[in-house]
Amino acid sequence: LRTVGKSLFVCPPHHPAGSLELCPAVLFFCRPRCSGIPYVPQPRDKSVSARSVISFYNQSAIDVAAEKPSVRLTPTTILYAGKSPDNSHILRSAQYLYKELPVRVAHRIRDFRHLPFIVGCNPTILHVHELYIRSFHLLSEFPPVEDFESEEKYTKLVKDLLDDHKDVVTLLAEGFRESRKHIKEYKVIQDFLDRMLTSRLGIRMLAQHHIALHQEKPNYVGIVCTQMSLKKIIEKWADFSRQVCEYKYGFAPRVRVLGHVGVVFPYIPLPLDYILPELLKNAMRATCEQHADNPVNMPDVTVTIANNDVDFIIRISDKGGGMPREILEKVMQYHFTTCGSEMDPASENLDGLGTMMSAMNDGPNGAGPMYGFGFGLPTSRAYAEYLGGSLTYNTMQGIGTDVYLRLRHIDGNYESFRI
Ligand code: ADP
Ligand code: K
Ligand code: MG
Repeated sequence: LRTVGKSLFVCPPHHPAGSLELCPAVLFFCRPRCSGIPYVPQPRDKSVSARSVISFYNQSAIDVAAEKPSVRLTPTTILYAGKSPDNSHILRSAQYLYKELPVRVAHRIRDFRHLPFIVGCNPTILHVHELYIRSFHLLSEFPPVEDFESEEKYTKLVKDLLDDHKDVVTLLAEGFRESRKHIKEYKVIQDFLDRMLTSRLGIRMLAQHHIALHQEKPNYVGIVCTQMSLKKIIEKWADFSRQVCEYKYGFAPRVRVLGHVGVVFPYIPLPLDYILPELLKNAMRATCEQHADNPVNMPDVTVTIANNDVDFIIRISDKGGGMPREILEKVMQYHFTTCGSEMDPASENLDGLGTMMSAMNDGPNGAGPMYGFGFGLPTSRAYAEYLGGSLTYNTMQGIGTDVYLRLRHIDGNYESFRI
C-alpha cells in the first residue's frame, strides 16, 4: 500500500519493473519501474486527467451562460439584416455571435452533464465534452468585438473553432456505439443526439453565414441563396451519389427529376447538402441490391418536386424492393444499419467509418461511402424537423420506397423556422 496525496493505491506485489500494467485499485497505469518506487499515477488518456474530469462538472461561468435563453433568428432576419456600404452589418453580425455562441455552447455542455454517468465517462464522449468546454472558454474570454480589427480576430477564432469541431459527429457516433449497450432506454441517446446534431447545424450555419458575409458571391447573402433552384441542387447531389454508388457496385440507377422543376426561391442550401445525398444513396443502394442480377435494366430513382406558398416537398421514389417489415421500427434509429452486423466493433462496416464520417462532418464534399453507419435517416429527420419540416416514408415490401422531405419556405410570407 502506498499513499499518493490523499488517495490510497494498491500496487500488486508481483508487479514487474517497467510494466505498464493496469493497477486494479485505480484506473491509472503504473509508472514504468514502479516496484519499490512510490509511483505517480498517470492518466490513462492524456487529454482527460482526473482533475479535468472533476472540473467538467464544476464550471460556474458555464452554469451562468447555460441559464440564458438562446436568441434564434429567422432566415429572413439574417437575409435582410441589410448590407451596408460601410460594412457595419459585418460588425453587427460578429457582435450577435459574440453574445450568442457562448450561450449555445453552454447549453450543449449542460446536456453532456446530464448524460447517464456511464456514458458521460466514455473517453471519446469526454473528449467531445472537453472540446466544448475549451470552446466555451475561448469564446467567452475573448475581448468584446468593437471595431473591425477585433472583428477580424474574432472571425479567425470562429473559423478555427469550426475546424476544431469538424470531427464531432464521428466522435459522438463512436462514443455512443461503445457505450449505448449500457443504457436501457434508447430514447435518452436519441434525444441527446437530435439536440446535439441540430444545435451543431444551427451553430455552423450562423458561423458560416458570418464568414460568408465577407465574400461577394452572385445570388448569395451569406449562406442564403436568393435564387435557389431545387432541380439543380437535386441534380448536383444525384451526380455525386451516382459516383459513390458506381464506385461501390460498378453501376448506378439514373435519377429523373419531375414535378415543379422550374421553381426558384430563396433558401439555405447547406442542410440540403447533407440530407439529399443521404436519401439518394439509400434509394440507389436499395435499387442496386434488388436488381443486382440485371443492372442494365435497373429502374430509375424518381425525384418529384412540389412547391406551394407554405412549403416545398421532395419525394424520392425507388423500386429497390422496400424495407422489410422487421426493420421498419428501427430504420430511424441512430446506428441501425443493415450493413454487416450492427454495432459489432469487429464488423467490417467500421472500415469505412473514417471516410464516411468525414463526409458527414464536413458536408459531403469528400466521397463518403454508400452506407453502413446508420446515421443517414435519423440525422436527416432531425435536420428536417429543426428546419420546421418533416421526413417521412412509405414503403411497399416487394416493390420499393417513397421518402418525403417536406421543408418550409423562408421568404417571410409565413412563419419559418429559426436558426
Ligand atoms: P445506412 O444507410 O448507413 O445503413 P440509414 O439511416 O441511411 O443508414 O438507413 C438505415 C437502414 O434503412 C438502411 O441500412 C436500410 O436497411 C434501410 N433503408 C433506408 N432507405 C431505404 C430504401 N430507400 N429502401 C430500402 N431500405 C432502406
Ligand atoms: K439508421
Ligand atoms: Mg444511408
